[in-house]
Amino acid sequence: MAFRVSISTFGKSLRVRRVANVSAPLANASPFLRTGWAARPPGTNNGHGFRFTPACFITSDAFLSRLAKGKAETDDTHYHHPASVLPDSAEQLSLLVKDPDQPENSKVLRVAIIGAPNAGKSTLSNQLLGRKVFAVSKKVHTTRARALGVLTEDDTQIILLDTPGLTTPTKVKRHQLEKSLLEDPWNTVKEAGLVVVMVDVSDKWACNKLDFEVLKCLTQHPDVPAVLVLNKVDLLKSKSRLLEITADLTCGVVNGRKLQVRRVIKPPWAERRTDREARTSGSGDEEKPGGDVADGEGSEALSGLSKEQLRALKTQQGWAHFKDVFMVSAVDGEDVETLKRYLVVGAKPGSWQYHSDVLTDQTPEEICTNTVREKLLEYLPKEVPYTMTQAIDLWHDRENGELDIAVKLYVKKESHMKMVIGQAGQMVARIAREAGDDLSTVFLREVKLRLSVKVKN
Ligand SMILES: Nc1nc2c(ncn2[C@@H]2O[C@H](COP(=O)(O)OP(=O)(O)O)[C@@H](O)[C@H]2O)c(=O)[nH]1
Ligand SMILES: [Mg+2]
Repeated sequence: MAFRVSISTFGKSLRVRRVANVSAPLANASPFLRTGWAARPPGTNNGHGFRFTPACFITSDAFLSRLAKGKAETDDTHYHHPASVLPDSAEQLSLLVKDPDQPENSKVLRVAIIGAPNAGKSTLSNQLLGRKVFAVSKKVHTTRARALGVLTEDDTQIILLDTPGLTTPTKVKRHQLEKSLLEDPWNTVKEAGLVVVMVDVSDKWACNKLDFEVLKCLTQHPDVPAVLVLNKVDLLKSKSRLLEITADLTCGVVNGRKLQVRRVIKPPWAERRTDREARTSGSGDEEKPGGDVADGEGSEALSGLSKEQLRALKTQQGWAHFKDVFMVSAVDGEDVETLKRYLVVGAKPGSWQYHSDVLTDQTPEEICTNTVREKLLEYLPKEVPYTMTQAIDLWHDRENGELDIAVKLYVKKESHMKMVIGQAGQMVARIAREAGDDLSTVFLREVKLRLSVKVKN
């Protein structure tokens, strides 16, 4: 069984239908049907000049008409190999400042990806770029500084601004985070041509209400167009929930048009379970949205919004000015392709900002440190990686093309050292192997990564 989401029109009704056959033809679908969730095999042409992918999105007529003209057609013959990162810092730096290889009719779009920690922002950026340049993990605050990724295709350059999750002064203090985490996302949005707001639909807290920090950001920059990306749809058992989530997070309005979503009337037992879930959830790493208005002065000072505006935002559930809504699984390349086409179509005439060989503005060393940190976060209890530091001892580009890297990991306690090393050194060996493999795909060469651990108070 699969679900197909169909929109007759934003003004009239929004329906969810259960379709028995995942490859059911779309011929009898409403002319306003945007795309079918698994309605067709990936990449199947619908006969109108553009392809359906399994991603499900609700979008504007203007965008669709541009798509229908063929601009955004997926064409496998124009596959671009993603750029890579030069393993030599100086070379990478000179590439970053190299004059862009400006084509005629160049187009550009700066995209700020914002959202609560763990929404999948870095996963989406990596998938869009075609290489894993940003660290990803289940633990919050994996991304600690903003960085950009550059996607260059034909005459279009998309600059992706991956941000740390929007956070508050209280959380920065609590988690001993860098102060820059507070300012970076705000500045990033200011510089963007499009804001992508990511929401994890598998997170019960995030689904009911937009993150307070996100709302503040959007309110402060109302002139920057924003789209909503509902992520991790693969984890949502009841796909019909997506429509309710969309209605909540958009205040029922998308691109100036009213949505009408009929809520599913739940049987009493289902309601009871939802109550129970709400009471018992919310432990561990989660950061609940909305709870930090008492953060007061910090928030106000940073956002430039008045106390009254902040108070009003606290009760605001969604943002009524999203241009479009996408429902994707960022881990799925096909889903993300749809979003990528959308960004390419949305790029405006303008000069490229980077040479087409640039993939990211991170230094090779930063990528290495972040990759190792990602594995530490993945495999160790959070207090260990949160209190660890790293130092690169050796960085050697061999004549045979291999890259030799040695990293020293400094832990705070003897007990942490034992955990990092693991039984018979298995943990540290695994982290080195997996981080080395990831780095090989970024630097496009064999990477030999060695890790050693030391206690340093
Ligand atoms: N199942 C599933 N997991 C996802 C998806 N997108 C991201 N994740 C996972 O969610 C976690 C947080 O992702 P990350 O990109 O680091 O989130 P960020 O903090 O917003 O940058 C990681 O464990 C990802 O593998 C998705 O579409 N489906
Ligand atoms: Mg991230």
